[in-house]
Amino acid sequence: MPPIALSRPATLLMTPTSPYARKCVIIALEKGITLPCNVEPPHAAGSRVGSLNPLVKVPTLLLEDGAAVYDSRVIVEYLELLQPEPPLVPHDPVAKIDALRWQAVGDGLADAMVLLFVEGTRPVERRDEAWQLRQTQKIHASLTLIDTAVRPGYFLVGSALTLADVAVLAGVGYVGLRGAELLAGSYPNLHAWLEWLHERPSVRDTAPPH
Ligand SMILES: N[C@@H](CCC(=O)N[C@@H](CS)C(=O)NCC(=O)O)C(=O)O
Repeated sequence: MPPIALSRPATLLMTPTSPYARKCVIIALEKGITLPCNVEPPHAAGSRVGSLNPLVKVPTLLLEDGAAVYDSRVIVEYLELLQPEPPLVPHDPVAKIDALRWQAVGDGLADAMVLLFVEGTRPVERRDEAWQLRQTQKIHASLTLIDTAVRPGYFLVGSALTLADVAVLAGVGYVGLRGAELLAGSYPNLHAWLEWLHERPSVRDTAPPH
């Protein structure tokens, strides 16, 4: 694997529905980093993702020197290194762990929704109901936790937007895209909080296509 040197981002290989890519794009927008995006589904014919990332996943960040950075958690840290202001990953060590833990919740919520969605695409007789139930429980437990922690006008960690808010809103947004029925009629604080966050152009302009 070629070593990483600090080089400008050339292209973010992504898909518009990927919550992990959305997280990176929002962070770049909030930092004022120019981040050209190219829609490049990893398994599409001609996609460069597989030759750059052995995991064959988006987002993959291609740098000007030809090196690649992945996964989204590493891309976030890379963007933070390139443009430290405003800090989206808190400097204070305790606040940083708090924000990273929220990132784990947001990303994990998206992971569970991806697994549930993929399972639902199999023929009915090949679906594993116990597995689907476990993913659904993870999704509801995460949404319940988030609903108890948020309210409009407040960020999850400290007094400004951080990775915590971005990762959580991206994960919840993906549940809205693939499993809207899981969100409907519940989680009132979460819905109000998302509406408030959607006032920000970075959040509004990256909403997944419906
Ligand atoms: N942990 C990874 C997850 C990335 C991921 O699962 N991306 C999906 C799209 S949302 C993907 O590329 N899937 C293709 C595959 O798994 O082959 C990250 O944070 O970047």
